[in-house]
Amino acid sequence: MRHIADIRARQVLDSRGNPTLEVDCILNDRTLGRASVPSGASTGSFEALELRDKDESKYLGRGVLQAVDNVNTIICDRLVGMSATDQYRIDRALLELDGTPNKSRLGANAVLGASLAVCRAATMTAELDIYRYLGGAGTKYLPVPLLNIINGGAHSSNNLDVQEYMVVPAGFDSFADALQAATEVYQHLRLLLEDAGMNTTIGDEGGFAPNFDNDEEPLEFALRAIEKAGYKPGEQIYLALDVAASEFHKNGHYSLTNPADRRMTVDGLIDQYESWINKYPIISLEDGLAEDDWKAWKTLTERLGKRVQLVGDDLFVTNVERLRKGIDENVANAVLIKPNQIGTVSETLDCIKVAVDHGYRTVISHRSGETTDHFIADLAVATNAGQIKTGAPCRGERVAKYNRLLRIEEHDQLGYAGLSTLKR
Ligand code: 2PG
Ligand code: MG
Repeated sequence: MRHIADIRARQVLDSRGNPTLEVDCILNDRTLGRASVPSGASTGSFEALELRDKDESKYLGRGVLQAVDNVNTIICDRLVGMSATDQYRIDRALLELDGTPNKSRLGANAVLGASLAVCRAATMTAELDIYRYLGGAGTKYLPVPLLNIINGGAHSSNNLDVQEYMVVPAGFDSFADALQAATEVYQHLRLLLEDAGMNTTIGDEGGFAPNFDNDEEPLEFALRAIEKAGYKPGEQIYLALDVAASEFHKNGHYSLTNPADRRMTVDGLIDQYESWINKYPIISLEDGLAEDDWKAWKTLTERLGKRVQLVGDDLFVTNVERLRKGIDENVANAVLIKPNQIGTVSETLDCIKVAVDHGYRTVISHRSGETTDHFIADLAVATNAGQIKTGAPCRGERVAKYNRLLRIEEHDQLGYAGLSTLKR
């Protein structure tokens, strides 16, 4: 039995130039499992706590040295000697050590870093890839990627209220073909924007981030890019949105800015989504309403839930209790899965299980602040999630996940989830 000999954390940088944790788990056979922790910008208020030092003289207060110290002392002391392959026991120990409902004592970043590093060390000593280790023989297919080709909201400094405009290449036979098609669309979009005299610098997730005349115009551009690339919209390639509506829900109102400053009612917002769904091949809508606006979410689900996938991100925060509430109240029909919203590998797997048991779809997701760690690519394959969103096909930390999926497909010749997990 391989046991944990040491756990070491350090402060490294994420894709936005902010500090984050990298954690090494060393086993008694000298196996080294290394993992790093991502970080959000449009963070839901019900997420587990990301511990930051708040020392303004260092990294503008964003340092994570306290979290590093928590791993190197409290967490290391507890986990040394434990079996690395016992992920649920490890994570249970981490939960007990922290003892708070939102991991505010040790920090969810410290806890997740340790949980992931142990998981990776265990897979290495078992000589298995993470997706096989977690998924076993039940691993069926590669996920459909949701690629964020236009960035707005908290991920850019442009004027879009909507945070993410994504292309979804579901109508292909393999992941490699799907990724190629989406990447060609991305490159054609660049040319279209250039032709229109628009800026082609990119946002936090690698998508283009110019100003637009209104929040609908990017859909028009995305559609044209699909056609220019020679693909069939609504058959081979679909569109998806992450509105991240909690970001513009202030004092009980939805306050939008593009094309003009205005307040929108819940019905007005849903009408707008409906008109977009009528005009464009939109297959998935994430966080169309705010994280605690349950009543409005119910209306949204009643009105659009049969037509499109409605994904709860800030609403569910990968938290089994919040997801169960959604299931009980018939709210949304899919859940976004971000390991760092909840803080351990086991709780992430538990949340996926609850979703699957109740017919909710699962979309495994990156954060806007990322590293080249590609754990979520393996997680998506292991759990047969069917969908992964991990940014544009651009920037090292985004393509690290897509490239990992290419390697898995080459190695294992798994199927491609395609439309099977998206069609309603
Ligand atoms: C989201 C995520 C990832 P962030 O809202 O879905 O795209 O953004 O990591 O900033 O919360
Ligand atoms: Mg989101």
